[in-house]
Amino acid sequence: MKQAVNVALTGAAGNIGYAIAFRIAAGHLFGPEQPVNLHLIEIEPALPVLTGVVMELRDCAFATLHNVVATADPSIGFGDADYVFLIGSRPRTKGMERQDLLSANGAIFKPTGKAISDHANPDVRVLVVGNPANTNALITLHNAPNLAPHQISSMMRLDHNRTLSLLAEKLNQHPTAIKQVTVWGNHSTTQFPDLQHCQINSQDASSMIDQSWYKNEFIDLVQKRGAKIIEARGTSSAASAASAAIDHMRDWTLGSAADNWVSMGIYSQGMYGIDPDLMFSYPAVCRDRQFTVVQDLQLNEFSQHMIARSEQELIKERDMVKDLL
Ligand code: NAX
Repeated sequence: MKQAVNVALTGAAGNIGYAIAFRIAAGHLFGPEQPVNLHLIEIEPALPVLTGVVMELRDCAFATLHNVVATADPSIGFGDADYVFLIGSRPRTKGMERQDLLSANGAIFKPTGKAISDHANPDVRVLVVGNPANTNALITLHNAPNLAPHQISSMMRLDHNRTLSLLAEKLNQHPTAIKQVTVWGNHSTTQFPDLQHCQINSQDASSMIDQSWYKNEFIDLVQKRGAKIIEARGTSSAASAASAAIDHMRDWTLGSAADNWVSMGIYSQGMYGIDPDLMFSYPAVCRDRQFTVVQDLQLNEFSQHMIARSEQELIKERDMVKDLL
């Protein structure tokens, strides 16, 4: 067996934490040959619940799980971490404005950035899941002097996977038949699921997709899928979010499919004319723990308009947290 890698996750006793910890421990992130040490990070009041999660993890007797650490101390939790999932965040409560939510989460992600910078493996990879994920990732990066932009990403993979699944359902296909879709922008209702370059069974899909349905129904369906799940379950997506986080980190580490791309929140340095210094979702390919934005896709007027809308929202979010950057 190889040497164990250290995987840290915040919000480990929450809904997504509970779903993802077992899948990572079972080897679904790096495969059956790669042992993992889990560093489970929570706030003090959630530590008793976390103790129960640790007992359950041990009781699974997973072949790939080595050590488990449960802690509220970031220096221990992020200590020598090779991979970090930032899931824990303040949920939006009744009467809370977006500005309040951004500030409350900023207060979490600013010290988190510093702690990762101070204590993690210098070559760590960090995935931000906790909402507002893109702006939380920007705050983390700005407060982590030892972290380079290629080491951090925000999660858009759930939106990407939803695009695949909802299109597949409509066209009576399997999601794996669908390639080259992108969800651009923010993980919010301004996100833009783009089918302009979509291929189905290796064929250009434009003649298979009713443009009026796409513009008037499909985009909305993807943007509001999370709300539909809350309506049905009474709580937000957890297993699908955990699965998307694993997809994201696995592809980033082991490489994405050769004939396809994925959607990832990436630090903008002006690619596709997007304002620099935003975490923006782009189409990307991954190899050897690096991602590269897919270059030179032609974007029609409709796509440009939708992408600009999401960009404007992210600029506003950044303005609201400028004192944390
Ligand atoms: P829960 O409220 O069930 O769990 C959050 C956990 O985080 C709690 O156990 C809490 O104690 C912990 N926590 C809070 N502050 C912390 C800190 N400073 N350090 C460590 N732990 C801390 O939420 P859950 O359903 O698990 O969702 C977690 C986050 O993911 C939310 O912000 C949610 O909005 C976001 N999501 C993001 C998605 C994405 O695609 N980017 C999709 C799914 C999900 O909605």
